[in-house]
Amino acid sequence: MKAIRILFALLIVICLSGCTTSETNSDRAATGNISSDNLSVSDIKQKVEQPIVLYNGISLNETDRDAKVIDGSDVIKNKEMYLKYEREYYLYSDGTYIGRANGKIEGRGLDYYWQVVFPSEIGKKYEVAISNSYNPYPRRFEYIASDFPKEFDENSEVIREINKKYNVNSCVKEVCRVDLDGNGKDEFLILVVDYVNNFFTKCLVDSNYHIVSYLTVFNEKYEYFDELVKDCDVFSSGEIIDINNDGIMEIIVDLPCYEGLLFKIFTYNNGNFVGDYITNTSLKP
Ligand SMILES: [Ca+2]
Ligand SMILES: [Ca+2]
Repeated sequence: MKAIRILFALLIVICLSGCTTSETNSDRAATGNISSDNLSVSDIKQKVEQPIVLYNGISLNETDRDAKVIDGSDVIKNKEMYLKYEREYYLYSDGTYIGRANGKIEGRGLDYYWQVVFPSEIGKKYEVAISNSYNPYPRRFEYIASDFPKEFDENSEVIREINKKYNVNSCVKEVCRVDLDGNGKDEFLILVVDYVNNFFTKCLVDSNYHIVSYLTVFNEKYEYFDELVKDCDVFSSGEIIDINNDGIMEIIVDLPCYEGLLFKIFTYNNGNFVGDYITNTSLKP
């Protein structure tokens, strides 16, 4: 009798695990929208698990972002994009998960740009929307607004290098400390300003206090420069977030531009940086 009970329990376990696996796989296949031709298992896994990420409603995928989706009429012009982007997302605000909501494609501006909007209450306050369920903030970051590490004081190597390069007299205004690649050593995202010369830069600095990249460089006459610097602070104008579920946190940086929303994505992993060494920005048309 005991043996029969064990056998029965075993059968239930096998059945349950089988059901769960097939459900997960079909879910993934449905969201992945892929053809299996010429693809290895790892290719398929990578394709299927690649999340769709929106930053303030705008796709991080540049090709999709530039695709013609809206043309002023109510007729759906690009069915594939609607199928891909009109879906449920996990929403995040200030690095915290705030809930799920269904996104809808909508036009913005006069040039038929498109974005995804969330008509629900929760959609009014979010910065990042992700199609998949994973932790996009695997490591916490620390924002420092005063008492900076001595490596960023006015006579530090970092500041002297910036001042020499741009012929300015700048100082650090903000520091964000985070271990981007998860190797146990912190990297730094710093905002450096010279109000007299209308200059600011956002730099990525490695754990040995060497500048990896000038992620933003603004240096032109602008009436509301003080306001611009406030708008470009490290906390509110960008994200440090893992956008592809590989455990490495990417840096999304908002750039000052003449109109619309312009941002760039940078990756730093174990000494390897992906992105431009210098990103110049301007508010001129
Ligand atoms: Ca690190
Ligand atoms: Ca990543």
